[in-house]
Amino acid sequence: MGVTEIAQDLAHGVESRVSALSEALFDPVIRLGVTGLARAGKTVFITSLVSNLLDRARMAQLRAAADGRIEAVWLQPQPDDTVPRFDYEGHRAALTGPAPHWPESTRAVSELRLSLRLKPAGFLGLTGPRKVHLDIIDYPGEWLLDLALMDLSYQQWTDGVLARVAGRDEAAGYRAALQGLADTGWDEMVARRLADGWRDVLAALRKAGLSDVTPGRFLMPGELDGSPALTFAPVPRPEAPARGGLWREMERRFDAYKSRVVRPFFRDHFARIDRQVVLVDALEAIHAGPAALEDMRRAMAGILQAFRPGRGGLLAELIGGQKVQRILFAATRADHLHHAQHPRLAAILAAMLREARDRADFAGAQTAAMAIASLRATTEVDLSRGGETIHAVQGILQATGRPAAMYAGDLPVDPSRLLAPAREGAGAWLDGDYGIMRLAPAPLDLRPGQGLPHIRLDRAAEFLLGDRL
Ligand SMILES: Nc1nc2c(ncn2[C@@H]2O[C@H](COP(=O)(O)OP(=O)(O)OP(=O)(O)O)[C@@H](O)[C@H]2O)c(=O)[nH]1
Ligand SMILES: [Mg+2]
Repeated sequence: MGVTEIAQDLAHGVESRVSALSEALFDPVIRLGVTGLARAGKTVFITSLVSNLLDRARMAQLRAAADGRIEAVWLQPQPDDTVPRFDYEGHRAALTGPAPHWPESTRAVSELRLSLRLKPAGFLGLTGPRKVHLDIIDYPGEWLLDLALMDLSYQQWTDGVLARVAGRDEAAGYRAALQGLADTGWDEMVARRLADGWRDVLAALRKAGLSDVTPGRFLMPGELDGSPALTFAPVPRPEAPARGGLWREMERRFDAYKSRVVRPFFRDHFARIDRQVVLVDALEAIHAGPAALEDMRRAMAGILQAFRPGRGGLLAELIGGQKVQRILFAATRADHLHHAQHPRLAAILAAMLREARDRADFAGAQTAAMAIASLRATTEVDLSRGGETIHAVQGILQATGRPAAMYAGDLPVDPSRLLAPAREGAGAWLDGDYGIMRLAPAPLDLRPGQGLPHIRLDRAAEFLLGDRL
């Protein structure tokens, strides 16, 4: 089963979707997907976006808000009954309480609907107020990496991923477990052990800052944790796989993973998205070193595959012309840098994605790259050191709960100063160190009408939604 079949699936799905569409005929719906690798900042982004759409005093760059065209915004029950609701209230309470803390990590898809009432669009004002629904969908970027799996057989996938971890210590234990494996009758315990072993490999790679290894659901299982479709692992093909043996069953489960897990996600969620934010914690990768930055580049390229016309585009054609129209790549946690460095961070992100973007040609989708902070946790300070002024930031350290000034390092103006050594497999940065520390959210004193403090979230919203408001 490949991408074409997903597309057929979608064609059959059209009928059932027509009724959903006609219900919304008068009220247009914008479906905004928010994704990124684990800890990229999806939950904080959505919480802050919703907060700042509800209370728009900090949204000067969102034109509809600045022009007063947004009359009212409210939360609504979402249209999809089977998708968990994004816990906006809980996440916001975590960030704004007396002891502010970051929201818990999330492991599955969730969704939230906001409705906006807008001033009439026609310049004579004849049309009356309009309503627009904004459905925001939070899903792990790891799941997009699985699209690449759809065109692979179990054997091809196995050969690919094992080659990718061939030289890595993280996989030594798993390689040992593969030795002396017999292709005799199926044993659930053996399968479980191998699946757990492979998950440990992925977790260890992830800890080392690497994420470009599948299956994407192993670390982000959602509600499927422990199910047979997630109990498989790469096992090299024996000469003549036995019927009912280990290898054949692994192959069957791999196919089940594709048809029962990957395919429904693309059909039910991904294919219906028309605006997309991809959040990237580039600062953290730079801090972790060249190997992590190169891996992040590869993972982002993998994620972008999902938006390619030959793939996303084919899907899009069959669901009635709906396709991702705008994609924003946002480098998060820009509040760790003085604003003078923000353009450099955005340039690094843009350069990192350029090759993938050139290759992908998003078939008319507009793309942009920005440096943002969904929740600003710092203030800027100038430090003088040896007669020199250093533009730094100040925030509360997560570890100690105490305020500290920090300077993340001087990002190069030319992104290739980082990207070239990363690609060439350098062990460390030549030009210096890039430090980044975990900051706690700062206690807030919100005035009526104000959403959470941010950096450039209003610009991000303008790019993503502005033309529809
Ligand atoms: N300083 C700062 N830190 C942020 C910001 N956004 C996210 N972070 C940090 O990044 C961490 C992860 O943010 P989340 O929004 O939970 O990320 P996520 O992508 O939802 O993570 P998972 O649900 O685990 O996949 C937070 O706990 C913060 O430490 C921001 O705007 N500023
Ligand atoms: Mg989350």
